[in-house]
Amino acid sequence: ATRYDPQTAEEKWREAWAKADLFRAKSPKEAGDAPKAYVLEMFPYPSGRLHMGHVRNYAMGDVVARHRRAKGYNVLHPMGWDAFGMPAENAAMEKNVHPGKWTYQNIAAMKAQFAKLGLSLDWSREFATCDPEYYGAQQALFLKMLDKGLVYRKASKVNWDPVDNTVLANEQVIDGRGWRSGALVEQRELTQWFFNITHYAEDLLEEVQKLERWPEKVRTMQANWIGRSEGLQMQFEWDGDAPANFDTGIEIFTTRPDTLFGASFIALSPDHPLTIQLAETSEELKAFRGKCAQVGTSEEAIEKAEKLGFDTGLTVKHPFVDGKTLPVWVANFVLMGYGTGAIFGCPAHDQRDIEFARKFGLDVTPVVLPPGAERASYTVEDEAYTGPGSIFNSEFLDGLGIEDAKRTAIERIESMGLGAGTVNYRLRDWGVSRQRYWGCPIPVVHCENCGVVPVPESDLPVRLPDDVTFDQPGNPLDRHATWKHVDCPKCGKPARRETDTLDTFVDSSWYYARFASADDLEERAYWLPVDQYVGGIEHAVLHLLYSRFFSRAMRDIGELDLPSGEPFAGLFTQGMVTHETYKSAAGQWLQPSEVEQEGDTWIEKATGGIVTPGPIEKMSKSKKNTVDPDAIIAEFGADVARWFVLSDSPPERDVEWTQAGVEGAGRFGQRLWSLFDALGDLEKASPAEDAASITVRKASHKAVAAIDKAIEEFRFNSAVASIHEWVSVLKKAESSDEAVGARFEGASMLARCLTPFMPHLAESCWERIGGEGFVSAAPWPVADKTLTEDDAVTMAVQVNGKRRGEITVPKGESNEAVEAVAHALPEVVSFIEGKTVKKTIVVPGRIVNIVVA
Ligand code: ANZ
Ligand code: ZN
Repeated sequence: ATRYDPQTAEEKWREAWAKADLFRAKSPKEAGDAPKAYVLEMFPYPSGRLHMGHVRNYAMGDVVARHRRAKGYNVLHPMGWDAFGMPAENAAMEKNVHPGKWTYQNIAAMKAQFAKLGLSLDWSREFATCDPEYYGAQQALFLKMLDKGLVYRKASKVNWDPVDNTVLANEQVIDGRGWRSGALVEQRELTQWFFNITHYAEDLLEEVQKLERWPEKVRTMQANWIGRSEGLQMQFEWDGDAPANFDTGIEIFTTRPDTLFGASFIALSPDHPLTIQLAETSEELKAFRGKCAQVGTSEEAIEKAEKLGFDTGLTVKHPFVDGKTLPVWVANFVLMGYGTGAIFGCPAHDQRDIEFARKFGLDVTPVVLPPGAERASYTVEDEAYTGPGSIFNSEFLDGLGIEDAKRTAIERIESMGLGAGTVNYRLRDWGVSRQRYWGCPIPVVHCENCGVVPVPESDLPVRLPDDVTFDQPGNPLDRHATWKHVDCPKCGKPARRETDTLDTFVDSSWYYARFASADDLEERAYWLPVDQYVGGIEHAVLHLLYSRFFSRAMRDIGELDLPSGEPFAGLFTQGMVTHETYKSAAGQWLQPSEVEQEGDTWIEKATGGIVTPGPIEKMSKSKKNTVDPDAIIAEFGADVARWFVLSDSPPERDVEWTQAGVEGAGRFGQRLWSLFDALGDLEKASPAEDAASITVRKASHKAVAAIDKAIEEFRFNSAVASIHEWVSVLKKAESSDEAVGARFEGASMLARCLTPFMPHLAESCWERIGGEGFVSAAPWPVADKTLTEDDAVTMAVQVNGKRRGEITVPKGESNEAVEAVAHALPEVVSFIEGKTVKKTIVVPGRIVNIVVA
């Protein structure tokens, strides 16, 4: 017997695979009749090191890719790098290294790590999104979209850091302060670029419901993000003189027209055109607007901010109640970007409104009566009631349920000519301007004569300049001495390049199409949609929504022949890799390897100090509970790492890393090898027909069917469990001489079923039993139906309706024969002895009921 040495074997196989170019996707022509399968994992950000989460993600995708390949599909399984972004600029600032150099070094380091995992990747299609060819193609897409009206510019609020004098992304605002400077963030208005994602709102919502091979949870998250709401857009007419330019009144949007009788004020956004107009003649209002601007621009920041209000002194008429008027306020919680930027407040049934009303002494009239509440005594104090109920205090709406009341109120407003029912989406257009260096330059020029002028296609890519500095905050492109000074492509006069770059989410919104083909639309059409996409749940909304937008936009500018517009037919979101955490008495995180258990307590090995075990958490550097894949691969081999992350938990759940588990996986690898190693010394034989052989054969064929199904259904842990069972059967059979042929057959099937999980070991095993070529290129084994189907059935036996035992009989046995076996069952005999059997009912394959008197 020999030991399997992963260190030498793994390298040998990887080199052989590469030499044979085994994993290159075939062109549609080469593929012939083979169906295609596009398997894709979310491509990594080149941070510099692989972590265990990557290993799990890519191992899962590789199982699918290898399985499909074995089943005769023409598989595309590509890899690349999501390479633009802030960390490279941070490295430039902190370590004084060029973002490009830092990024490409990281890519090289990670690619070497990737190579060791034995993934069946087609590297011929590799690219990084920071390659000028890639971002140049992206610029061409941008210009086509601009042409189609899918990209536009508008003034919009940004988070402004007044100390660093720079725009911040929402993620860079922490508790209202700039992450770097710590300064209180302000809102500023800048002209920014937007993708018109709302153009597809309805379609994005409708189609996401139809993605049956997406997790329900992700579909729901997308639907909520798009946030369709039906409501009413209506005018409140002035009570008294109308301010200039607003003759017809104030237009509001509401989703609760059923609560109109509870309205007690109107609130305008600080950025509403009327507010801005009134501020021109009111210093006080001007100052108020300034105050409102001193919070971040995220919805969350605004939601959390203290309620601020300003009474304009204007009033409007209630549409239903003669003589009733409502005051018009400006309120900081009303956003300009949603609905009409104005609302009616109904404090009893909206939490923001009640806080506002209590602070400023406005009326609170409940109009929805909760089930079981007393009409006469019901009041609302500080907490709005937003649940179900029946309408009251509301004249013609009284007694109606909420939905009926909404409909009735909308009809009434429509008949009065004051408004109409509308649909509103929470989804906002996607602001993509970033005042950063390490991103895709927006390919336009600003000319005083001609306005925004696209860079001619022949001048693409607009390349990033290399000579930039990071010694001060702000955008290096903007302060570069020469880069932005160009002649207008239209009139030739001196003009200015756009210095904003694109949000890095743009780069990852179409890379799947680029993998399919750089420019051949037929190849793109052949490969898309991605059949199986695998990645983290953290991308449930933005990345997946932006990608769904981009595939539609590319379709509509003629860059993608994809009628459904859906880029990912199947999506799987994998769980994380977790590990124990420990904290020293001094409150420092310790690596699990630095502690040991002594009785009921844990101590720090180095100091003997008492250690507190923390929760089992996602591996992270800050908690010191990471495990370096390189170290694991060096000790156990890549197959063991792959096996472990796939084995213990369902793929959608977290898997806990344990030393014992990895060691167990290592031992199992050796056990597998020993099976093949033992056979390798024997003469090859065909399976025999004796009982021992049949038992082995049945186990093998059943295992093949089970593993096949488990992989199809993304239950890799079940597949692993089946392999364990199967190996036990094959091991047991080693003691019988008769079963050699069945063992050979089983081993040949096992090597092929093992390939998606432990591809290197599978090759060595295949080679040891004289398999032909690479097992990585071998077809999936076919399970013989006559061996997978059980030929015996187990049936329950009842006496007078009570279960007394069970019998196992051959399938298709006659009723008389089944009756005879049931009557002879010892547990039954004691109940029927000395009695008269009146009749026996046999339900074939299920149950025997004996009726005695
Ligand atoms: C009156 C009302 C009464 C409302 C009530 C709610 C409860 P969703 O469902 O998310 O679409 N609203 C409308 N435009 C707004 C804006 N620009 N900024 C802040 N709030 C705005 O939210 C719609 C509700 O949010 C609308 O319905 C409106 O308040 C408010 F008992 O109108 B409601
Ligand atoms: Zn010009």
